[in-house]
Amino acid sequence: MTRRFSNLIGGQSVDSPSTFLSHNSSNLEDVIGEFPEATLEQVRDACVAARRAAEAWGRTPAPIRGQIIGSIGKAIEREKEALSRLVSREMGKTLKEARGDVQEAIDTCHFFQSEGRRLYGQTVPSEMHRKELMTYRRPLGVVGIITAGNFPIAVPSWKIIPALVTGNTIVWKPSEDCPASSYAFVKLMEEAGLPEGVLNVVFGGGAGAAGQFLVNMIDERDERGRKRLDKFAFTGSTAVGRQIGEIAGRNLLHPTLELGGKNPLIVMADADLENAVSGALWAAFGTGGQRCTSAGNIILDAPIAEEFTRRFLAATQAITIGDPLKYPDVLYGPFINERFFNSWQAHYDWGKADGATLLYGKGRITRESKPSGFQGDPTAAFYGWPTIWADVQPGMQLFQKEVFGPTINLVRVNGIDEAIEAANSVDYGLSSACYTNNREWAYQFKERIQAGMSSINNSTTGAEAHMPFGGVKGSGNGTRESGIWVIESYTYWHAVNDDISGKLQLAQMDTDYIAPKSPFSVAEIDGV
Ligand code: UN1
Repeated sequence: MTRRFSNLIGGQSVDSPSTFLSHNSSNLEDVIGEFPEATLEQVRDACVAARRAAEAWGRTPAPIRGQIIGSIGKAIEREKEALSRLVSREMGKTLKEARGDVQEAIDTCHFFQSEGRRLYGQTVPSEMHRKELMTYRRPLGVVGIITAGNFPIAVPSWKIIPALVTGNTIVWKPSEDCPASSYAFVKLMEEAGLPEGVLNVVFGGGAGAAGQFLVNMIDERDERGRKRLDKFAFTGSTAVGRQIGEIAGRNLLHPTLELGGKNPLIVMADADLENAVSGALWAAFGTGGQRCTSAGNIILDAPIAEEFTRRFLAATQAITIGDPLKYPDVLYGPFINERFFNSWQAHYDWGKADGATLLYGKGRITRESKPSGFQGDPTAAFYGWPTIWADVQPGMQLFQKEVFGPTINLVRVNGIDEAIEAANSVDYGLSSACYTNNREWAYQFKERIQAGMSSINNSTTGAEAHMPFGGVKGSGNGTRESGIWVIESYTYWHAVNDDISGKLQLAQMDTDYIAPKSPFSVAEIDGV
């Protein structure tokens, strides 16, 4: 019997007239659950429930909100193993990586639990007597959230946890690709004691109608003329991000947009090649390339280009692939689903049209066409060959467009200036990496690379949970998630003047400014 799941609106389980299924990514016959397709009315009801809960939650003392965040962290910690298995089954990443996905949410809870005891404002001296100035962080109100399926626990936690600790209420539309993992996460948050209506969850699949309904709520007002949503946070494609940004712009709402990437990994002539090859292999093929921080272009300094290519090709040929729950040692598993596979496969046409050299890889892994490291039955799911393109140039589509799968381009340059120029010539700027032990080159890279995140002698992936996460150019709108920086996105500054003088004191006018005396000349002392 397939288990049926419900939306969660105002603390109630709410079913929808139509449903969609979530599958095991590694075995499409294994159905994990049946999920509702939330209707427009249900999405609106969720916004109403969140609005109703906003006043009391916003006024709950921040340390108490922080304590609930701490309890969420403990609940996830207790269920870490089971939740990681579910993520691995539903998303298709390895258990080791799924544990990392879950750990990132635990780390986020630990960080923000104590942030509930800070959320500092300032006391500021006034220019007048008997008057005090101070600043407070205030919650924005109701936050709409849409997240992607590749990190079903970590990435939602980057939004939900800081939004909650700062006193906002939420309507979340999780990815249709991993709804069961999201549901489990929600249940652990509920267990921690969140009041009804503080976190509302609406599911939607297929054409993503529920997501579109939620985005459209940015444009809607309630019967009292109030906005339905005060904030929107989205992780996903640049195309959808632009659409959200446009709607948000005309409503004077500042969204958080974490979008695509085409991340460069530079290997300089002096690099430790063994370290660079293992970092590049992980950046390109870890999670089957389905991270927004995965490497897209490996930029090789001419003197090591051939040797690196030889070693990287050999390492790629040795990659193991398969169902990660059956074969725990595989580097990567299947695509999340057919949709991800199809959009990845299209890049083979770009490569041909671009005239790049296909060094390794043959599209979908089948019984007849599989790399030697493949384990199990390739027809149970959608698996892709690790794919390497050589002779790729900055103008090519392959170089410019995000692929989101196990594909990497090799690009040859001469020296650090050309390397940085190539790295900066994509329209994205999320993550980046440079392998070198030359302090000057590392410094040049750090100072001139156009990216929100950079690693020196490490892969493009693996941002830690308390550093600012986000990009420049097409990778977002400049907002940052995680650490202290994300707090700006979920609060506004409230400047308060408290006048106890008992009379009207006018700023800039009724102030005791002291006039300077007649000018003093040093030259007079010197007698010149
Ligand atoms: C993503 O792919 O959207 O830095 C997030 C990393 C992970 C998060 C990736 N900590 O690779």
